[in-house]
Amino acid sequence: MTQDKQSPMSAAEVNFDGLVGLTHNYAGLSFGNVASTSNKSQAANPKLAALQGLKKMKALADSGFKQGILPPQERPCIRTLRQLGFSGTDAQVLAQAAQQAPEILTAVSSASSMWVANAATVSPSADTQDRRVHFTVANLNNKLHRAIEAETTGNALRSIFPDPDHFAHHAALPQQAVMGDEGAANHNRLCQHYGAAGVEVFVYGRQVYGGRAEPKRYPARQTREASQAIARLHQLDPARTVFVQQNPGVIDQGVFHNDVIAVSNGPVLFHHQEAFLNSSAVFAEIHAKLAAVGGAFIPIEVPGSQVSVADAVNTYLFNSQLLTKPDGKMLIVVPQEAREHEGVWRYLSELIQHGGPIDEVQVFNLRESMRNGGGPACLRLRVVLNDAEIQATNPHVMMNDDVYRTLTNWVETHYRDRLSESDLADPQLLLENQTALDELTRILHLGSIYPFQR
Ligand code: SUG
Repeated sequence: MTQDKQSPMSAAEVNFDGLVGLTHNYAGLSFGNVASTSNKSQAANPKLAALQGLKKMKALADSGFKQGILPPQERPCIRTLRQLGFSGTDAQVLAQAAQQAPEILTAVSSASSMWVANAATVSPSADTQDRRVHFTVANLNNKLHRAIEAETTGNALRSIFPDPDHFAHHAALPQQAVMGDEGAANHNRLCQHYGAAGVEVFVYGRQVYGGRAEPKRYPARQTREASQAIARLHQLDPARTVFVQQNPGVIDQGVFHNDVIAVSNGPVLFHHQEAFLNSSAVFAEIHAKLAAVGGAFIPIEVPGSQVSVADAVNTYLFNSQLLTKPDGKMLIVVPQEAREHEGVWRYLSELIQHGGPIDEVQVFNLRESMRNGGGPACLRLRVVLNDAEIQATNPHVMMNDDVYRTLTNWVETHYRDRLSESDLADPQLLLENQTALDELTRILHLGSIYPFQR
């Protein structure tokens, strides 16, 4: 279990994984995300995708890591289609959208909420002034199919973390490009122990006001202005907060979120040499700010000569999970693609043998999600919780043998094993979604979080 022993307050990191939704498909919706655009229009297997995700959650729970579940969303999102002027019965709304605006129908049908690293930014209570855990829902402003996630994400988070004495929930930032925010995928926390005060590192793609460096080819989804707003909302101490710009050159090579090129855990920042702008100044700042709270900083930098940016994007080496084991050493969780790449696997094999903090690797087949650009780290939202906060969390969303069995049966019952873009207008698919999600809210004790339930 990822438990602190020596920290002032005992706390654990809980990984909440997004359950893949029933409409998982390949629509090529994410310009700048190489996997998404290159797999456009292939047939997907939603059932397999959901089972692959559940297997990862169960395996990590079985290894003693605290593992939670976040629900998928109602798709196609009829509410958005009605907002856009389609009317009549739900079936008529779908038929009109399919005929008049097929691109809109694919956008409102994406199962993209599975990538919960983009659901919200989370600051543990050890970092915040009012000693509550703060959540800001991501507005995901850069992509229509993702921007519509925010409302239901907020409902789900408030349902899972209901107690205002422990949890502070902030709505998504204004839906406008200046405030583009992609959540925890662009946020790292460095600390000596989970329960100790940490240094929160916000990684942005561009600075709207007064910034200079910007990517030329692909969009920078996160702005410095949004990151700063979240730091204010979360009542973070500027003495323990760092803002760093992502290297625009790597965004242009397909690093659409920082978690495609860097991952942190405890004092470790595992990252590619080209991940950040002005790395040395920023690392000196992190080092000094961590030292001020008694922590050491352990950057593990992967040189381009060993792993190129293109290899990082293709294998998702850095979209890994770093998990602290009871002996204090770390496990790295990587996707199958990293195992299959000779150079990347050689690097990983050396990494776990050379006596550093990471001494074990586990490989998971997450192919269905990976083909949309979503690796192990995209599928999880980290929430550091102390004992009282864990007690205040909805216990029914925690993975165990029973929940795994129930959810596996639920997937087997409700999910299709083949889905293409042309299926999205099928009114039966919408009904299948609503029936399954209604049942899921009962299994996970979530209450009425979906538009069709309200
Ligand atoms: O936002 N893909 C997601 C992948 C998100 C990965 N998350 C992190 N890196 N944390 C995105 O680009 C593709 C959907 C499609 O094309 O059908 C998509 O939305």
